[in-house]
Amino acid sequence: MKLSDPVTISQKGDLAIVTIDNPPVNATSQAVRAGLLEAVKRIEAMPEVAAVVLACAGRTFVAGADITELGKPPREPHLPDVIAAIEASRVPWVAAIKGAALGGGLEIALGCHGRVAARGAKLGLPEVTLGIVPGAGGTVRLPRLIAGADALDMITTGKPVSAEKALTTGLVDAVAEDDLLEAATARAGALAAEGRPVALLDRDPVAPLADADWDAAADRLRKKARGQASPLEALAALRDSANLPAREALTRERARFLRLSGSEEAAALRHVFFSERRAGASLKAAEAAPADLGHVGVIGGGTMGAGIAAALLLSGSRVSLIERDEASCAAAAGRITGILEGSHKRGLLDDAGLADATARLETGSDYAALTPCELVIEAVFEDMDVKTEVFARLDAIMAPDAILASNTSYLDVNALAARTARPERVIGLHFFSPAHVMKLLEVVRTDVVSDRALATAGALAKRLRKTPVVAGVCDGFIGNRIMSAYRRECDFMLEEGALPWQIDAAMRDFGFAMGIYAVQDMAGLDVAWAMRKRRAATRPADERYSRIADRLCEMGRFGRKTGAGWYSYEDGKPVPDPLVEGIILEESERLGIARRDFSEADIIARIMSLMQAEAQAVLDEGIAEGPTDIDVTMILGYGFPRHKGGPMFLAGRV
Ligand code: 3H9
Repeated sequence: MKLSDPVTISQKGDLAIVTIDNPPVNATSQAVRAGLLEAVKRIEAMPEVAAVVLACAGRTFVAGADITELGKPPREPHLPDVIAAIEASRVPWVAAIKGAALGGGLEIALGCHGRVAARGAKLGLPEVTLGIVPGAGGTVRLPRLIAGADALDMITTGKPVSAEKALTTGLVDAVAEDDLLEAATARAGALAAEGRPVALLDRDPVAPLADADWDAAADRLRKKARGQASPLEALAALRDSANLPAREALTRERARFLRLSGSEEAAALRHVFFSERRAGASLKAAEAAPADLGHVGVIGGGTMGAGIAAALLLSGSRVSLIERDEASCAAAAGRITGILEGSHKRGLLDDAGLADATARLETGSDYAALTPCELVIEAVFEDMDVKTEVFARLDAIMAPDAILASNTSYLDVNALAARTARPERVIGLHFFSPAHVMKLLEVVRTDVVSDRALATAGALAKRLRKTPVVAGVCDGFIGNRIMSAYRRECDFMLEEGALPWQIDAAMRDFGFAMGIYAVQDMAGLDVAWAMRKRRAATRPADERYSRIADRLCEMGRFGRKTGAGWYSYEDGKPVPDPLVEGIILEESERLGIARRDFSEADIIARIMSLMQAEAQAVLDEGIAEGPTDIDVTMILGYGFPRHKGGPMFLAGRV
C-alpha cells in the first residue's frame, strides 16, 4: 500500500511492515512525516495487524531531520506528533535499524516499542553538532530508556554509539546476527504476544544524575565547548527531563529546539555540514581512473612522512618508505609503529589489525622499491633543491603513468612539475600534522594537472577519510597563505600595543583551539624564520615588517622544543615572559609607535578583517574553488571554531 512517495505498508500475516524510502539517507522530510502519520492511522484501522516493523529502503535507517528544512518555519505534520502517534499505537512497533539512526531517526526509534539493530549500525543524537538540541523527544525518551550518564554523554557530545554498545546500554533490544528484517519481525511477534510495553514517556528516568553530577558535567562542558551554546543547552534540556514530568520536559525541549534552530550558531554549523560535503568538487568530477592505492610509496620518514605512512597503513594500503640510511629507516619505522600502537591502544585496531598494518610497511634506501607503486608522496625537507632532486630520481625510475605528489606546504608545485618529464602527473598533497588524525587534505593543482592526478587525489582523500579542498599554486596555497597574513597582522598589533598572551586569550575566547603564538611555539619558530631569511632579498624596502619574531629566533628561542619561544615554559605550561614583553616594547619604541590598549573585540576584529581580505584575494585569484572551501580549510586545518562557520561565513560571503 503506497501512502506517499516515500512511505509504504506491506503485510505479512498479522505483521505490517512500514518502509521509508527517501534517498539518500531517509531524512524525515515533510513527505516522510506525512506518510508515517498516515501509516499509523491506517494500521489503527486494520484489526488483523498485531505488530509493526518500521524499516527503511537503501543503506540506512532514518539519518535525522532533513537539514535543509532546519531553520525554516516547520511544516506540518511535526515530527513530535508523528512519534507520539507511533508511541500511542494500539500495536507494538519495532524499529529495524541499519546504517545510521541519527537525530530525528533515533527519536522515531525511541517512539517505537522495540529496537533491533544490524551489526555495524550507528545510533546517535548528533543535534549539538548542528547547533541545536533534539527536537522530537530525544532528551526525554533516551534517559527513560538508558542510564542518565550514558544519555548525557550521547546527547552532549553528539557522538553516535555502535549497535554493540547500544545493546549493552539497553538502547536496542537485540543485534541481528543475520537478517535484520527477520530479527525485527521476531521481536515484534514477541512484543505482540507479551503485550505492548509501557511507552517511554510513561516511565521514570533510569539512574538519574544527582545535582552535584549535573553541576560537574556543566563545568566540564563549559570548558570544552569553547563558546558553543548547544552542548550546554542540551544538558539543560536533560536536566529538565530528569526533574520535570515527561510531557512538560517535552514541551520545553521543543521550545529550546525551535529557538536554537534559528540561531547564528546553528546556521554556521549547517553551513559547515554542507560545505564539507561540497569540498573538493572538482576531484569528484574528474573522470579518469585513479591510480591504484593498494601500494603507495612515501619518501621521508620524519613527522609528516611517518604520519602519512601511518594513515595509509591504517587505510589498508601497503607502504614502501624511503629514507636516507639505515638509522633513519629505523627511526621512521619507530615513529610509524608508535602511531599504529597508539591506534591499537585507543581500540581503533585490534591485535590482528595491528599485526597486519605493521606487516604492510617496508622501509629502505633504494628507490627501486617504489617502482610497483602508482602513487608516490614525498615528504622530505621543505627546500626546493632537495625536492627537485627527489622528483628527478623518481621521474627516472617510475612508470610513465605513475603520479608523483609533493607534501609541500609553500613551494611552487608548477616549478616542481616543470622539472619532470611528466608535469601533468605531478600534484601537491598537503597533509596537516598529525597526518593520521587531521581531516584536511589540501590538494594543489598545477596549471597542467591531468584528470588522472586529480582523480587519484580524490580517491586518496576518500580512502583516508579526509576532506579534500583544491588549491591553485601560490605561496602557502589557501591555508598557510591566509594564516601567514593574519600572523603578520598579529605581530603588527604587538608593535602597536598588544601582547602575545592577550592575543592568544582573545583567540581562545573566540573559540580557536589555541592562540597564534602558542601554535607557533608548538610548531617551532625556526622554519618560518628560515623562510623569512630566504625572502629577505626580494622583500620590497617599503613593506611593513615586524622584527620581533626574528629577535626571538636570534636568541635561539624556537618554541617548546628549545624550552622558550613567545612564552617561557614551566612544567610544560606556557607562561608570559617579561623578556619577550621587553623586546616588544623596545620594537614599539624603535619604530616610534605610541602603544595603545587593545580590547579582545579589537583583536578579533583585526584578525577577522585580515583573514577575510586575504581569503577574498585567494578567491579572486582563483586559488580556491569557492568561499565554502576556504571555511572548510580554516576549520579543519587551522583551528577556526566550527560553530562560527569560518571567515567567509562570518563575512556574509557564502
Ligand atoms: C535532527 O534530526 C533534529 C531532530 O532532533 C529534530 C526534529 C524535529 N538532511 O554524509 P554523506 C545528504 S538534526 C539532508 O556524504 P555518508 C548529504 O548532504 C539531523 N541531507 O554520506 C549528502 O548529499 P550530497 C541529525 C542529508 O554515507 C548525502 O546525503 N542528523 C542529511 O558519508 C550523503 O551524505 C544528522 O546530523 C540530512 N539529515 O554518511 C546526520 N544527511 O550527496 C547527518 C545527509 O548531495 N548525516 N544528507 O552531497 C550524516 O551524519 C551522514 O550523512 C550519514 C551518512 C552518517 C547519515
